[in-house]
Amino acid sequence: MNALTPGFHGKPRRLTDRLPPGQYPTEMFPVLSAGPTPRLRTEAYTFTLTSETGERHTWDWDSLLALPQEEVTTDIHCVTRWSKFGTRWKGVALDTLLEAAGGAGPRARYVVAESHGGYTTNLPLAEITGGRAWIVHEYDGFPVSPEHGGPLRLLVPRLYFWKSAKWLKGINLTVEDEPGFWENAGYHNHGDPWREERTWSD
Ligand SMILES: Nc1nc2c(c(=O)[nH]1)N[C@H]1C(S)=C(S)[C@@H](COP(=O)(O)O)O[C@H]1N2
Ligand SMILES: [Mo]
Repeated sequence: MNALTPGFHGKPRRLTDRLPPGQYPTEMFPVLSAGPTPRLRTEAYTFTLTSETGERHTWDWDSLLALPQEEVTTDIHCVTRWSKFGTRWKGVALDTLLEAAGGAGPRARYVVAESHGGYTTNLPLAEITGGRAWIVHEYDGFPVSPEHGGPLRLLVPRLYFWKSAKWLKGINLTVEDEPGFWENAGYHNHGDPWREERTWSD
């Protein structure tokens, strides 16, 4: 039987299972930016990982591309309620970057992702390790467009998409949790879409 009208037997189990509460699926890829889109040239691009003791590891564009690359296909969920299934990205796992930098120190428990333009967002270190986060430079087989955070953005698909900082300048490991741009403006500090952690009151 492959002539079923979509919806006739209810929503396909697979789709429902993939959609966090309060979200709707979309084919579109909306752009959500709190400020102007910076135009950043890869020739001048650097990404810096700063340890909780202030030690800095900086990669230029070529050395980022020389690191082991991973292809990631994942669903993404925006707090404004759209979800997009099966987005395809390519980049470097945060695990790889941390390893190259000699690992996180014992006191590091959080990170702050920092963007060109001043946007910041905070995450527990545990949310960006163990194959949960990447810095990505390709979307759907092409360089990430400036509107979507190119040339380099963070991808943390298990949390609401505001945690996936665009135009990523660096990631700072921290001992204390330091709420970022939206977290200071009333968004939830953690932002798990499956728990509907949208705002501080959730
Ligand atoms: N630097 C920066 N990163 C950002 C944002 C931003 O305004 N500036 N918006 C966040 C929000 S709220 C969302 S939903 C996603 C949107 O990514 P998109 O524009 O590629 O859909 O980026 C996140 N990362
Ligand atoms: Mo968002």
